[in-house]
Amino acid sequence: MLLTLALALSATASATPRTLDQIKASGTLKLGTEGAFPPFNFYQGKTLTGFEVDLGNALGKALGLKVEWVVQPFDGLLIALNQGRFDAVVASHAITPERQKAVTFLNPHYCSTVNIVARKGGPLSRQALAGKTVGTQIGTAQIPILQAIPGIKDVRTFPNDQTVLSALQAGRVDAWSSNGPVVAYMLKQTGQGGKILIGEAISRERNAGAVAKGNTALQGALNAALTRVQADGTYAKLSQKWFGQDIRCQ
Ligand code: LYS
Repeated sequence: MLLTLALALSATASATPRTLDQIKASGTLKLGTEGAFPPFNFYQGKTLTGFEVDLGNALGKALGLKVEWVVQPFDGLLIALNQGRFDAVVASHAITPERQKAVTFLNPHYCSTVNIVARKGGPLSRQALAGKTVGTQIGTAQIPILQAIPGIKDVRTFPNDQTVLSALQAGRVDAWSSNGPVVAYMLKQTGQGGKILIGEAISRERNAGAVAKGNTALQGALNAALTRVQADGTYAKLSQKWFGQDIRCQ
């Protein structure tokens, strides 16, 4: 009976997003991410790293907080955020009207395109996708955009971009769609540049972190921290380190 009560209480506690005051009192900011989206958030060996990991750590530092990362698959991140598993998510979410109904977005921390990618000779434009199969990650903003392409044969979803790239290499899909900087990084890492090409952009995204729906005090603090690191040169340094250019939204 007591055990049941304790379990119920801990379930309730973990189901409530923390307020800014609670986070400050604890001294630790919990950030959620995917850990499979290089070079934004990924593992190098056992170490979680990437532009968004560096940036998240810088935001914590600007607020005088330690940062603890919670890593889980992309498609469950926004639900986990609203359940209070972590205080904010930093995982390359495009700001979309649908997601805005579910969570409270921060100001965007970068802008990027989503592109069509194919093996040399394969479909590299919207038009060329007629009758073709495209693979993309489950839970992403590009799925409805791909589905709306006239004549497209099939939009297949995969757990992450690594599995889509493998499917493309093996010819199980004709094309792949993901954020341009991610594709560029992965092709370079796997030595596929030249064999696999980056084609047309099908969307332009404003990518942002988010807090649980309505957690506006935390949103304000994180936005202020982002403005600060973008003004003091921290952001520019990190962007140069990972991309060789400044990827902030203009
Ligand atoms: N930026 C896209 C989106 O918001 C893709 C993110 C994928 C992260 N692994 O859906």
